[in-house]
Amino acid sequence: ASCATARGDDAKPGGPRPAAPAGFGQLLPAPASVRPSGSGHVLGPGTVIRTGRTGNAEVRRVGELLAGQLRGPTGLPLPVVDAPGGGGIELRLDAAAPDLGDEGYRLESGPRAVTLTARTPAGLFHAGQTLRQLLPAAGAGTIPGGTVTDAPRFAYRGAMLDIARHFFTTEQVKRYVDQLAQYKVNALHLHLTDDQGWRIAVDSWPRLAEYGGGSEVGGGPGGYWTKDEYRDLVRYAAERYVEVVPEVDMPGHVNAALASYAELNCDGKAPPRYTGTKVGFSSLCTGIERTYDFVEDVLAEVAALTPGRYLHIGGDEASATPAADYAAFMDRAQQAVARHGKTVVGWHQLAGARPAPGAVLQYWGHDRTGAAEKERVAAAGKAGHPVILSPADRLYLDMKYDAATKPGLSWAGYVPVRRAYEWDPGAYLAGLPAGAVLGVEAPLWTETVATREDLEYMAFPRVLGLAELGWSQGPPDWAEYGPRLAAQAPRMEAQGIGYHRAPDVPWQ
Ligand code: TNX
Repeated sequence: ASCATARGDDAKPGGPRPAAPAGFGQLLPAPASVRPSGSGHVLGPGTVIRTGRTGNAEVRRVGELLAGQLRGPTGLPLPVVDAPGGGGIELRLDAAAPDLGDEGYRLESGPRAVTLTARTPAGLFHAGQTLRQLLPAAGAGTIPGGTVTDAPRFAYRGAMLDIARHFFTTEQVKRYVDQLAQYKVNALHLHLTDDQGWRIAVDSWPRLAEYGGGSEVGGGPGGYWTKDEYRDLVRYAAERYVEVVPEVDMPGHVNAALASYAELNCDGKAPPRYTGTKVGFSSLCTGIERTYDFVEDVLAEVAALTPGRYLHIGGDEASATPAADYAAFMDRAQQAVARHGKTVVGWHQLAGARPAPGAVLQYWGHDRTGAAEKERVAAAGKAGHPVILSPADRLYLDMKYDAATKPGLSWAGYVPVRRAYEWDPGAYLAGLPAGAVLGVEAPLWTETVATREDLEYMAFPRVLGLAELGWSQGPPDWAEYGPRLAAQAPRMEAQGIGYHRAPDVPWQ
C-alpha cells in the first residue's frame, strides 16, 4: 500500500509521505490500529448511508449528521436510508463488541461497503469523523481499503472557553464545537462567570445576567445567554457527543455578581462593574448566610440545565479570601453540587482545602509551579481524585505562540505548537498515578481574545495537539506528528478555520 499507516503499526519514520491523497497515515488523532488491505471504497452518486439494522433513532441521527458533513465536500447526495445491507456506508450498533469500549469503533472499508461498528452511538459518531478524514478535503474519492480499530486513551478530552472576559454568542460556540468534535474532543467546559461578566440567566437572581452580564474586558457591551440558548447549545453539543461542563467560579472571580447584588457584599455596598484584566481581587462574603442562598440557588439552576455529570465551581486564585474561609466555603459549595446530583470539578487549588470524595481536580500549573503545590495534586490523585491536566505552559490556548503573536498573554511563557504537543499526560506530574489522569483539557481564556478570528488563531492548530494527546496512545513523537498535523491544513482551510501557520509546523 502506498499510504503510510498510523503510528504504532508499520509506519516508517522519515520515509516518503504521499502529499495529496487522504490515507490512514494522515488520521488525526492517530487511531489505535490500522490494517490496510485490498482496494478501497469508491464514493459516487449512488452511495447511500445505511442506519437501518437496529431501527435506532439515535443511530439514524448520527447518520444524518454524517451525511450533512459529507455532502458539502463531496458534492454527493448521500441519502440516509433505513434498509440495512446492500453496500455504501453502513452504521451498525453492536452491543457485543467489547473491545471497542464506550467510544471506540471499527471501520472496515472494501469495494462493497464501508462499515462502521460501535457499541454506542458515540462510537459511531467518532467513526464517522474518521471516515471524513479518509476522504480528500474537497471532492468525492476513495476511502482506502482496510480496517481501523480505535478507542481513546483518556475518557476526558476537553476544551474550555471563557465567555466571561469577552462575550461569545452560542452560534460562535457551536462553530467551535463542530471544529473540536471532528477531532474527537468530547467535553466543552464553559467558564460562564468572572469579574468582568456574568453570562448565564439565573431566574432567582435575575440581575446577575441582566446587569452583571452588561460588561466585558475593555468596556464592550458584554451579553448573556438565556436558558433557552444555553439548552440549545447543550443539545447541539450532545448531538456531537460533546458534554458541556458549566463553571460558576467561586469564591473569587465574582465581581460581576457583587456588582449586581449589594446584599452579597460584606459591607452591603455593590462595587462598580469591572472591565480590566486583574485577577484575585474579589471574594464572596463567606461569613453571611445570604451568600449560601446565592450559591444554592445558582448551582440548582445551573445543575437543572446540565444533563452532564460535572459541575465546575472554580476555586482558583481566591487571594481575596482567607484560607480558612476558602476551605469552609468550598465545603458548602461542594455539598450543594452533590445535593443536585453532580460531580464537583474544581481548579487544583481545591486540593489545598478539602476536596469532597470523588471531586475532580483540574491542574493548571506549569514547569515553574512550586514542588509543594504539585505534590498536593499528586497526593490527591493517589487518594482517588481524578485529575484533568491543563498545564498552562502546554495547553493554555491564550498563551502567545511566540513574541510575534498579537493576541494572548505570556505569564506561563510562549507555547509554540510543538511544545503544546510534546509531553506525555500519563507521565507528566511526578507522583500522580497514570490511572488518576481522567484526561486533558485546553483552556482558552479571553482577556485578549475578543473575536472569532482571534479564537481560531489561538486555538488552531494547537488544539489538535490536545486532541491527539487525549485520544491516541502515547508517547508523543513530533517527527511523526508534525507532518500529520500539516496535512490538516487543507481541511481547516476548507472549513474556513483561521488557523495560525506557525513556523514550527512542517507545512507543505
Ligand atoms: C489564570 S488558570 C486564571 C484565569 C486567567 C488566566 C489567564 C486559572 C484557573 N485562572 O483567571 O484568565 O490565568 O491566562
